[in-house]
Amino acid sequence: MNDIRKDASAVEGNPASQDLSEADRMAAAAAAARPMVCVVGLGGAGSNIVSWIKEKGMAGGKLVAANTDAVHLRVTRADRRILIGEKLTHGQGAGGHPDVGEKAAYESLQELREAVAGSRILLLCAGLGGGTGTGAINVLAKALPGEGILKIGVVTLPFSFERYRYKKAKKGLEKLREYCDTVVAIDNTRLSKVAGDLPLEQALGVASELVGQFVKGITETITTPSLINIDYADLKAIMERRGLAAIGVGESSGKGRIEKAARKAIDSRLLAVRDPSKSHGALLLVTGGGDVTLEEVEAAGEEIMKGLRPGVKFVWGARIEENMHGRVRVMAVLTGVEGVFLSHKRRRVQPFPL
Ligand SMILES: Nc1nc2c(ncn2[C@@H]2O[C@H](COP(=O)(O)OP(=O)(O)OP(=O)(O)O)[C@@H](O)[C@H]2O)c(=O)[nH]1
Ligand SMILES: [Mg+2]
Repeated sequence: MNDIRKDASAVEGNPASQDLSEADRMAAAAAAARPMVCVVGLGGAGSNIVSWIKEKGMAGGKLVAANTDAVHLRVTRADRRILIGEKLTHGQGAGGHPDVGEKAAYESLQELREAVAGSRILLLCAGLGGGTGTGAINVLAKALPGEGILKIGVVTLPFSFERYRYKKAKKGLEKLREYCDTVVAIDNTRLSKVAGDLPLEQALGVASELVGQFVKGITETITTPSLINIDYADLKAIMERRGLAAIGVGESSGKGRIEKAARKAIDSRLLAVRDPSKSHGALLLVTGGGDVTLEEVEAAGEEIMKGLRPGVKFVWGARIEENMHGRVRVMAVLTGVEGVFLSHKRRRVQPFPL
């Protein structure tokens, strides 16, 4: 701020320079007002999500990947890669043990802290049910200060055929809800129902892409000028201490595309929740090509609001992506929901209406 004032006084009497210095001042103020967003992927799934985002390119925000698995980390793409718990695991992974993932994160906590320093919004990503991601995400969420930092967990829950991982995922999720402001949980089983009957590798790819799209979308809507921006205060109002959140995604094109996409987003919620109408808040992200209109964004908002109680907190953002021409994508996040995933194991794997 001092530097900006100095610049302004140095060019007094020169209108052209004054304009320029005002533009500079605005740019500096806008940059300072934009919170730094950091995305941290932990374990194999978390690292794959970060790699997906890095490959697509993300405007604004920092991408960090941390893993105990040196071989996997080597092929991970990120702005910063951290091999955690090297002394403990010798770069060989946590073998499905969250307590090993936890210890590994403590061993490298200083480095993890440094990597995220200065961020005001943290998006912590992992696939729950394994060792590294489940253990390390909790250590990081717990160790970082709560004041002035919004901590959002974005996690996947195991596929139904990974039954042996449910217990670990359940424990991990329960802890994470305490340490994060909001945990957006995606049940891989429901996701695979939406995506169709895919071989495992492709199903994992779909899961990574979906989480990646959400994380990239939210980061860019905050950090770069968008059709409709989301700011720190907006996100805080929806996400601060909200517990569990469910997300739904819908994409459509042609006539009535926005209504169709919004309905799909509502109907294909990727986490079974007890009563969506009782959510505390909703966040809507609309992405479209240059042809998307503000009226469409508004229509999507109205469609989502239909199912919620009046007066519920609602925040929306919209972005243009040139490769989306003719199509629209709606992502709806309901915060403060009660999940049935963990308490009703059987129901969790049932098909759900689309
Ligand atoms: N979205 C997504 N989910 C994945 C992927 N790979 C695995 N998962 C899910 O995440 C869970 C945890 O797997 P990993 O992330 O590989 O485990 P990890 O955290 O590396 O743990 P360890 O390998 O035991 O150290 C699995 O049970 C899957 O449900 C992926 O590429 N993308
Ligand atoms: Mg692993």
